Amino acid sequence: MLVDALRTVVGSEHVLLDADLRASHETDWTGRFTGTSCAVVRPASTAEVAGVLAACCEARVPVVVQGGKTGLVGGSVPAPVKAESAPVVLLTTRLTELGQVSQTSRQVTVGAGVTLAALTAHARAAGLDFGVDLGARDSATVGGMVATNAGGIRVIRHGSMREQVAGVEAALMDGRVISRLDGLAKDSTGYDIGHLLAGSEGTLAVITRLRLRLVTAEAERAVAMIGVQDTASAVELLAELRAALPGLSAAELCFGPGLALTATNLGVGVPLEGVGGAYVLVEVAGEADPLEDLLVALAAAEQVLDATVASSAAERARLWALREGQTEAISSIGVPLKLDVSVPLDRLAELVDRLPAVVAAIEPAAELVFFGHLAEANLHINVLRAGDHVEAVTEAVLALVAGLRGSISSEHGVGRAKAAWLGLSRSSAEIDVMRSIKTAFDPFGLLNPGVLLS
Ligand code: FAD
Ligand code: 2HG
Ligand code: ZN
Repeated sequence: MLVDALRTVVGSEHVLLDADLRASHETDWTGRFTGTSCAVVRPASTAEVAGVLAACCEARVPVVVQGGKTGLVGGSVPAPVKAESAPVVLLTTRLTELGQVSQTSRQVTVGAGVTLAALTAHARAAGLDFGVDLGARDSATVGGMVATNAGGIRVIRHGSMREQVAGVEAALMDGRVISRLDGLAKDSTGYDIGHLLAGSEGTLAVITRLRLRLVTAEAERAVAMIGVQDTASAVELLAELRAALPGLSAAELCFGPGLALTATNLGVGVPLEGVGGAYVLVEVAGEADPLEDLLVALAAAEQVLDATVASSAAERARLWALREGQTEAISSIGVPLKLDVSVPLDRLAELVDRLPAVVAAIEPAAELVFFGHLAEANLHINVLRAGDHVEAVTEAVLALVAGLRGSISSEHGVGRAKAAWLGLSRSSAEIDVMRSIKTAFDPFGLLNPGVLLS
């Protein structure tokens, strides 16, 4: 019987069968996606992950892979299925190995269940840093971040998760393990399976360990919130600041409603209230204090209507909280429909301008809150009170994005939330190839069924 096999692999205390113990693993961070599992299993090593997968494969029981459960597209929780076809949830949070940082290669090997915060602290303790950062840093795991090809607030400087991957170890559904953790700087021996797993959303294999690149630590930072006329001005400002500030490490786009909601949620004031139609939070990083360079660049940029420049670490944190706190502030007033999209940078203003009418045409009572990562033209569209029109709003917004030659998922992945709309961003030839790859890794279709490929 499967439960006995799982207990043999991980020990009885790590096979959770009680509904109460399973419950928190069956509903996602947003509260929008909820389903049923038959068991939650917590392996602590690569061999145990492989053993769990082999047992499930043998029993033909599906497996949902779960890391920190901060994903925003419903990919790490089970679907609402009948009890007899409920999957096992495989939890990776006990895979917490933190290897020694190599100063020569500037790489480190870590377990897939290590949180971003733990990895960053580990890299900093060795005098280096990790290139990706995002608001869910205390819970998001590096395995989940590679699986979704997470982006975050420093993509402008260091790229997304895929770019940080120097090697991957992963367990296949049949229990075999593939491992390339030597961190070779050059390797042209055919298909790069590790990079293929970046963005695979747990549909191909379970990532167990990662060899990750580290970056130079830049201790000095300057942060400003800038009021500009509108989104088009924000895009123009970005071009000016990129040219003037080689150390530009973040450029985030905010709007009045999101800032006001977040300020209320945090109990702080709104900086630059009413100054413009859009706001840009910029951060410049360097080994020497970049504040003077930032002030000179802001004084020279004609798009700047007004700006608040942080003069202390506490002020920097307050400005960042107004940007990073938007996700929690939105969740504090309801369960949002989240649509994470990107368009070519020169179409971003058009997207922002057309969005409200597209949503209002379907549900006039819906509340729209959006913000995003300016340099990647990545807009996080949150729709509250969409009522019974969640599907219609999704359809209309994603069609608008596709019409602007954009992507229906910029950095959160496709998950269950957007699997039905994958054809808006990928051709049928691409989807055919993706299905063939899925079959090659997982011939019985047991890993994260319904995620990415509907
Ligand atoms: P989970 O949610 O557990 O899983 C996500 C997906 O990865 C699922 O499909 C799961 O099956 C799969 N998976 C997890 N672990 C593995 C593994 N070891 N092997 C194979 N597949 C696996 N995302 C961004 O890109 N940028 C942001 O700025 C950002 N900010 C956020 C802020 C907040 C407040 C929150 C709540 C989320 C934010 N996110 C952001 C989304 C989220 O943090 C990322 O998607 C993150 O990468 C998910 O990591 P996780 O460990 O929580 O994965
Ligand atoms: C962010 O950039 C995250 O803060 C979350 O990607 C986005 O809540 C969202 O829509
Ligand atoms: Zn984001």
